[in-house]
Amino acid sequence: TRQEDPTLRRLKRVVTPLPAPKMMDLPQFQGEHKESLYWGTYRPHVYLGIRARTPRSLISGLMWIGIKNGQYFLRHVCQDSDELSTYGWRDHNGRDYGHQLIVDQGFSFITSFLKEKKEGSAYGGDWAVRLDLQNTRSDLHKAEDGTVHFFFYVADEEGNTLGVQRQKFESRDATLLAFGTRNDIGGWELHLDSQKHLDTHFAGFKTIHMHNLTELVQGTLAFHARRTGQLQLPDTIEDSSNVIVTQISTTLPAKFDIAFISGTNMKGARADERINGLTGAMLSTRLEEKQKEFEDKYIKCFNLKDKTDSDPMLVGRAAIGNLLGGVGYFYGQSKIALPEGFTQENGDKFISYWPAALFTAVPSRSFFPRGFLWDEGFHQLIIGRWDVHLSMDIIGHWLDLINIDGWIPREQILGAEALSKVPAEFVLQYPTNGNPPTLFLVLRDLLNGIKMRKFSAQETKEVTDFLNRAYIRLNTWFQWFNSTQSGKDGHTFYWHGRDNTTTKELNPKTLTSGLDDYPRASHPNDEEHHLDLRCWMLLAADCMNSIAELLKVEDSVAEDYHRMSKQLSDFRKLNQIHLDNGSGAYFDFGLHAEKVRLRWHQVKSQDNVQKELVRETLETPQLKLVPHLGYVSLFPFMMGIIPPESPVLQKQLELISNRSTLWTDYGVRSLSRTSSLYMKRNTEHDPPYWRGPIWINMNYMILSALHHYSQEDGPYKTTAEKIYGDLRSNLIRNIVRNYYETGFLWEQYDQKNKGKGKGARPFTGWTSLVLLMMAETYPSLRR
Ligand code: 6A9
Repeated sequence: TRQEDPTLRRLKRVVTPLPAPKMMDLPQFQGEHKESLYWGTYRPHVYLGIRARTPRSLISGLMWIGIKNGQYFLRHVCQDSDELSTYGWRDHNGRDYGHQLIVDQGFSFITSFLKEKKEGSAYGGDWAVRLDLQNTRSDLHKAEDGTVHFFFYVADEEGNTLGVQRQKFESRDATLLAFGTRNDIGGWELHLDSQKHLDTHFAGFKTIHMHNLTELVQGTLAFHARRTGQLQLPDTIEDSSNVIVTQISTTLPAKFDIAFISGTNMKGARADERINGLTGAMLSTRLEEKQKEFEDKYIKCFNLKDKTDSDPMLVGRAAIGNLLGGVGYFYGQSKIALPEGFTQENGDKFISYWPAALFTAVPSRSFFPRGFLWDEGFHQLIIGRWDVHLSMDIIGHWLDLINIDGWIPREQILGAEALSKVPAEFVLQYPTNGNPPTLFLVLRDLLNGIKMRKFSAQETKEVTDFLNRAYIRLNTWFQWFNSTQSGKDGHTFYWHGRDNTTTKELNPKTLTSGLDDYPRASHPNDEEHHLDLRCWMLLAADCMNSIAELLKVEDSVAEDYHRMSKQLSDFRKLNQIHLDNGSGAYFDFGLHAEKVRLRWHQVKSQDNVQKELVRETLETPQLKLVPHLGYVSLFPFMMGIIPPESPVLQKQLELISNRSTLWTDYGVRSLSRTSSLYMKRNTEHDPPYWRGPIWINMNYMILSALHHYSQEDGPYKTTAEKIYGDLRSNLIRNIVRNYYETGFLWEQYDQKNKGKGKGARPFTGWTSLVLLMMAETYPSLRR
């Protein structure tokens, strides 16, 4: 690799942070705010895991042994294959309190989390975990003697040596399990307290591979069991152990508390007092208070009094609980793909992004326990209403990931633990790939919050400061889209990077749009115009224009935003490019052939013959509107661009409410039944994803627009109102029913098959928007 190589220079830019003041350096994110968010359940990929918001933290977590068909399995990382009946936070305030229900085969338990700062605590305070175990079946664990085994570990990512001392002090009931010292919090201790006798054992390990803890404990248990016949940790520790695992074995029912206290090496540490406060009766009282507080805030915040009956209420609560309980802190470096044909001297095909922290919600704790850019905008619509400071902290982290070119990697795989959950082919991020700028939906909410005086004076100041600092970052982000995703004609856009050489895909995917296999022009080229991107650009331009107004920016860039938001919302122009007068629907434009199909072909490679699915195009592709009716068609409607009095609006309402196109009893389909690619596989291995099933983020946007048009005067007001009511109750009913039947919220819902949940579960990312549907809270549409 030579210095002067222009490709190399471009690459260096890709991994260069935007040289602007960091969001997270804002005063509002320092001091008490930062300390109050130090410890938390920030390891969403494990059933219960606690860490601090620091790159190399003391981490802790829970494992237990589950039995299936007479075989033992160690539960730790959230895995679909564990087949738990349910798990997830029922309550969680995103800060210092949570209540999770876990139901395994034959028994269930509650994990409660509580954090507090008391006199004597070090930075970030102390915390406690309570485990409350119940029998759910009488034949439980008959294979054995009815004993259940739990494992609670602490591990120091900095590698500091930990001590283990199973000693009961005279002055207190709790047992000291482990202790250590760190720079951030000084001395710390972990204590166990229970009314009932618990059988405890331990093991200590020295390792830096935190993503292998399951294997470590499993291996040790198996090894020891072979030698002694006992399912027990060996009560030994390796030299300089930085991981201590405590095994807690008991019969059901049982209840025990684990208390973590910091600053124990300081004068006036009041350790006994703090342990007592975080265990037993005192902990019970605190948890009850916190639960009440959560309930009250939940009802008030989402306006739920008299809104819905009790079943949906509980589901809404589980939705926000798990969304907040699923917020994670990640630290590491994204891997950025090198251009075709390039490799580093060491053979790597990637270059590393700068080491960065991300505080973010996650779409799914088992399948996708990491940050996704466009998912996050939807998550923040909910979190922003719950706790605006928490939300700004999360958005701030995301905006600090922007590089000098204005790009933000779409999927954030930071650190070894996150990496261990991702198949190799999905790891690399491409600096040419975008993803919808949904964060503008939230920013617009913040702006409106200021305009409508929803915030206190202090909050107004903080939100304004936040937007002020964000402005340059958002501006660069916007310019990235505006320059790299623009189309041939003025003010047109398309998602760049679709594969126009593939012969295997029925319709080349558009992962960047977030709608993956949603059908677009069959033959990608630079003459495409993507309707959804055009609408996202309008949202972004409009929002930038409003921020510029609020901040009183009056330069030429601000004028550009003003002009651009006018141009992109120009109804006539939109219709010229995207409206199909025949059907009254909006479509993408591009080089397209409807007559395509996948056929088996024989391919000879050297000495063997293989069969392969290959695409055949049976007509000459032409530049035209791409007649696939579905979510993309509804974007102008979702964004409120269509004037309320226009017959075009009537047409959209017809398409939405028509059963032979988009309407089902469970929500609006992603793709119309009339589309030639409806429910078609894209390749041999790619089943239909955005080609029929019901997705909740888009349904929420559709519902928002229906709500909007049911408020605006016009000839279609009552029609909009009727459809709004029907769609809202269909969505809520189906999501709630599925939750009660399966124990989970799902990634998608089947448009047939009784609206059954499909894909990843639990999916408490944007499916949690069901709560805002119950609350009838929608993002303000422009206009
Ligand atoms: C696969 C496989 C254990 C796909 O919710 C996250 C994203 C959305 O942003 C996108 O719009 N999901 C949607 O079409 C999931 C993407 C998962 C990609 C990585 C790894 C792991 O299997």
